[in-house]
Parts: sequence; structure tokens; C-alpha cells
Amino acid sequence: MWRRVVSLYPLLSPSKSSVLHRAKSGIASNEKTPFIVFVLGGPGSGKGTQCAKIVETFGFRHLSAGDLLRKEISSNNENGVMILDTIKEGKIVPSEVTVKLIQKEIESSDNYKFLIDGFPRSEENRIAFEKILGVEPNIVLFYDCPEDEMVRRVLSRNEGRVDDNVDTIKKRLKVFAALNLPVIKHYTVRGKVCKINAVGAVDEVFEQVRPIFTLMVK
Ligand code: UP5
Ligand code: MG
Repeated sequence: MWRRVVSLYPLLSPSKSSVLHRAKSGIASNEKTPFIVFVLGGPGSGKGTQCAKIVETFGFRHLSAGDLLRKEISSNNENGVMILDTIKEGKIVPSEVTVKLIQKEIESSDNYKFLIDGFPRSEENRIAFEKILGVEPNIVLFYDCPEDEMVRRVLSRNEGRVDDNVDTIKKRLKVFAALNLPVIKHYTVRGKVCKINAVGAVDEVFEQVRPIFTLMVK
């Protein structure tokens, strides 16, 4: 795993004009350094809904890893079939695919404040992101939601997602507990995690988030 990440680095290193390159090279610039927030939580915990509120209030660029992957499927990209099969099984798409999609979005954005929603989903994802982009998140939001509430929300969403069914939701919950919780633990130890109680009305949940951004984002 480690070797694969290292070998990708030259391929994916930031372009010279990108916000990442400027931040890492210390090039004098009026541009701000990137401010990265990982938005984590189980399936249906409300990540996407809350990201929309944060964008509206604090002007972030929202990058949903799941949406980027679904876009690859609908554009019949070479990885589309593999991504579709992986999502149907509730498994995790290989890091190099997802990191590349996120990196492309960051590098082509005029914004410097990013919400990365639903990523990293595993320690392997996290290590690949930090190695390839050379940055760590400033904050990690963790939307903590009981499983029965997540299942209820996902099954009543009704947007035609291939993974919103009883069988796949069970698999998604297992993968979340086994692979995503260790990422949250890693960043908790580093003092980066803000745990949000995801139960309650959308606006009530957002009121827990507002002070975090008011304090931390200039
Ligand atoms: N809702 C939201 N907030 C509510 C509230 N407070 N009270 C009542 N209802 C609320 O919300 C889900 C539903 O609940 C909506 O109907 C909403 O109105 C309602 P949403 O905001 O969509 O929750 P979210 O946490 O975003 O749920 P989502 O299903 O998107 O989470 P997942 O993490 O499962 O999905 P994602 O799209 O990120 O990933 C899908 C799959 O892609 C993964 O399983 C995996 O196979 C693959 N993937 C990767 O392999 N790698 C990645 O990096 C990312 C994804
Ligand atoms: Mg989502």
C-alpha cells in the first residue's frame, strides 16, 4: 500500500499554479493557504445536508467524494463500472481514484476553503490524501448519529441511489464502523475532531457547527 502511494506522487504532485503548490512552497502571494475540513459520519448522518448549510453561511467549496464518484459513473468514464460495482457493495473505491478526483477539484478551484464530504473513509484513504496532496485537514467534523436513525434517513431518501437499499445499507454501516472510525480516532488524538450530535432538526444540528466556523475560519 505504502509503495503504491509513493509511486503515485510524481504523477499527482500539485501543479505550479495551484493553491496547494503555493501553500507548500511558501511562494509569497496574496492568496490564502487552503483551509481543509473533512466532513465525516456514517451513511445518512447528514453530511451533505450540513455541507450545504456551511457553504451558504461560510462560503466553502463543497466536494462530496460520493458525488464525484457518481459523476464518473454517469459520464461513462473508464473506471465507471468498477466504481458502480464498489458502491453497490458498500465498499471503498481505491484511494488513487478518489484522491485524484478530489485533487483535480481543489487545483481548479478559485476558492481556498474546502469541505471534503465523506472522505477519507479509511486509514489508507487518509494516508494517500496526506501524502499526495501534502496537507492535513484543519478540522474534522464528525456527525455522530445512531444507526437506526441513519437507516431510517437513507431508506426514506428516495433519490434513486443504487446503495439506498436494506442490503447495501447494512454493508455501508459495517464498513463505516470498521474502516472510517479509525480515521476519526486518528484525528481525535491529534485534536482535530469536532463531534456533532447529528440527531435533531437540520437547523438545530447546524447551530452546533456555526460557532466552530465562526471561530476558526477567517
Ligand atoms: N436528513 C439530513 N439531515 C437530517 C436531519 N437532521 N433530520 C432528519 N433528516 C435529515 O442525508 C440523508 C437523508 O437524511 C436525506 O434525505 C436528508 O434530507 C435527511 P444526507 O445529508 O444525504 O446524509 P449523508 O451523510 O450525506 O448520507 P450519504 O448517504 O450521502 O452518506 P454516505 O457516506 O453513505 O454516501 P457517499 O455518497 O459519501 O458515499 C457513497 C458510496 O461511495 C460509499 O458507500 C462508497 O462505496 C463510495 N465512496 C468511496 O468509495 N470513497 C469515498 O471517498 C466516498 C464514497
Ligand atoms: Mg452525502
